[in-house]
Amino acid sequence: MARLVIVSNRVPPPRATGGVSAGGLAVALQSFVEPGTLWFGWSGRVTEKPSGKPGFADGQGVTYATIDLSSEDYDRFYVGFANSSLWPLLHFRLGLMRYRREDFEGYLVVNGNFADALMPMLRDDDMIWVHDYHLIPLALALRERGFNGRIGFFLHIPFVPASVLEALPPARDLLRALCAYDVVGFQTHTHLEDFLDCARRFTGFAVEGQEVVTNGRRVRAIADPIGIDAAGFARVAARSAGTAYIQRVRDSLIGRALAISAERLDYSKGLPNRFEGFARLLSRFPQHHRHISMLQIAARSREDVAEYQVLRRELDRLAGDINGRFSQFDWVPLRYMTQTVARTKLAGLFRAARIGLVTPLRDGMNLVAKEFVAAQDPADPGVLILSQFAGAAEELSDALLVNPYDPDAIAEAMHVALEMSIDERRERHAVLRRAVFDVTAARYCNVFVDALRGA
Ligand code: GDG
Repeated sequence: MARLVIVSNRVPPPRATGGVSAGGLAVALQSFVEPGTLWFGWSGRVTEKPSGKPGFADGQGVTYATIDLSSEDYDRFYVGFANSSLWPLLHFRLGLMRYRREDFEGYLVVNGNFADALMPMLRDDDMIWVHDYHLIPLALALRERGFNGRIGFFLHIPFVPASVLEALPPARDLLRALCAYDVVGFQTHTHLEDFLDCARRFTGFAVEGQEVVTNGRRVRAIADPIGIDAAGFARVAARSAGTAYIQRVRDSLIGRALAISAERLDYSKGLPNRFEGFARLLSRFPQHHRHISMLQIAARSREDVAEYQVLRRELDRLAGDINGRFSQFDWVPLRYMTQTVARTKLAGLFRAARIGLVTPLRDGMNLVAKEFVAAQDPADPGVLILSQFAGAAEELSDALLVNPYDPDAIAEAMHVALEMSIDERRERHAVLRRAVFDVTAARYCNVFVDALRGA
């Protein structure tokens, strides 16, 4: 059988349990990789003069190979093009997009360095699975260096319509780079359709059904929604709910309903709108005063990118404002923390919550929504409030779907959730639970690898 080679910007530490990383990719893939797999990427380290030669680590038969970045690479590739151009653009935030030619140059340089480091490790019949927006040009770089085997790419974040993509000066280069893959995967059908439309408009290649026909290659585009290890997460949540830690949290609530949100502190996640939604719940529906406690976990992320610093200051201010306006001597409505929480604790907190508030302005999928559903006790489940602009909304339409740009809609959904009968909670949860247990992380991996094998 052909060996699987995974390439992603960040490589998880060998045999990590998911307790440290707050990223969705590592969590989904780690349960899938088999002994023999090679996983290659950036070490996370910035060094003065990186050698370009990979360092190796081994965990349960999986080889992890990583290279360092120079500080110029880090600024141009990671902070610059990947996270200041592509991330905002692909989340429909043109106003936040910052483009500089030297950043795009740096992006190409790093992808070339990745290809240089990877080439000597490759065998002809390897199947390479490349992940996410940092590495779009990698297949082209590998082809230029003579690799002719199968290469697939999966985009974890949204793809945008042509009228949005065209704002990026090198849009055409990126689409041509995507056409060097054999399989290109997206989270939803909408993203897939937008990609095919952009390929048609920007590259001049023909599109036949779900394939782009280039000179000498057929690129197959697929929609392959990512999922979680639902059974595993449910088990962890049930166990965690019985621990002293979660009992302390329950005691601190003294019977109040808990509304929970957890994600990286990122402007795509819609935190300010959510805070305003909560404030409107408290001002418009005062009957809930003292009966609800909201817990926002916002794990700090990408702190070298200016926009993230601005967002953090805004949230600090909003959190203070809400608690200043509504607190009583013995009730503080909002608990807000920017530390990362251990995964087992997170699972137990989800299970203890009456409401899961997941309201990104845009999201490729959003695994928190799925984890919240999996963590619930089916006999007394909490209610999921979900943004209609999360990829997960395609599968989880029995959640209370909201437009996250409308804080009143968030407030009204919270009110509905707080008043919802136990029967309706159970019915909605049963449907959501089936969806989450059906489209799992394992299924996601199998679908992608099967498509790549067939290429
Ligand atoms: C990208 C796409 C897509 C969050 N806070 C903590 C913590 N987390 C965990 C969650 C979840 C993961 O991190 C986040 O995954 P998401 O999918 O929600 O979001 P992104 O990080 O933006 O991931 C996204 C995903 O890739 C996969 O394709 O779904 O759309 O943007 O597992 O539970 N984990 C811990 N402490 C925290 O404080 N331990």
